[in-house]
Amino acid sequence: MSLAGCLAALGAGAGLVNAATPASLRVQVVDESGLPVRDAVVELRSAKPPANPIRFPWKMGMAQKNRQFTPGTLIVAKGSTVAFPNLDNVRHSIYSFSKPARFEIELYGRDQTRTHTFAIAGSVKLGCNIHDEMRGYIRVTDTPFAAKTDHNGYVTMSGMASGGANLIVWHPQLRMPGNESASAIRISGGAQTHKLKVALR
Ligand SMILES: [Cu+2]
Repeated sequence: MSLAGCLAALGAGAGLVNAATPASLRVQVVDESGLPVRDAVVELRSAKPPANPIRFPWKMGMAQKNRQFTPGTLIVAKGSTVAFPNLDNVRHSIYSFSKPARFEIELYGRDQTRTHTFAIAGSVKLGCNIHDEMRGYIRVTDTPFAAKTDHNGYVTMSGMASGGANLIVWHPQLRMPGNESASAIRISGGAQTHKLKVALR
């Protein structure tokens, strides 16, 4: 994984370092002109693997609706089974040539659902054989600290352990190998804020 030269940490360590204060991390992802980047995946990885099975509060599902994958980007824990309900009147298929999950699901129609289990961490790009413009992205992650930026480019995470960690940003248009960039950060007790500048295609 390459270190992002374009990655700038702004303010670090607002507030007092106190063992009683749970660690929290707020990250804003912006593009080269400083505009917020939405639907970027931000992951925090520490050397210690997570103790418990990873559970995210959102549904492990991606619908096909109005000839689009919805949501267009979905974060799932490694090993998750994702449901792909077709809510359109037309039939859709699903294919992926991405290394962590090469698969194909044949055409299926309205109100039918297919599933796929994502066993390997990484990024998976989905398409439909009938509708070339349909794109969906599954980010399969092995850390519980993963979230998608909101329309202002922000994610907030809390409850991570103190110490060194890797902050990773992924976006389908990010101009880096694997469409992701990584930087080393240090988590301390209390609230931290980072601003990450990325170059998009
Ligand atoms: Cu389709």
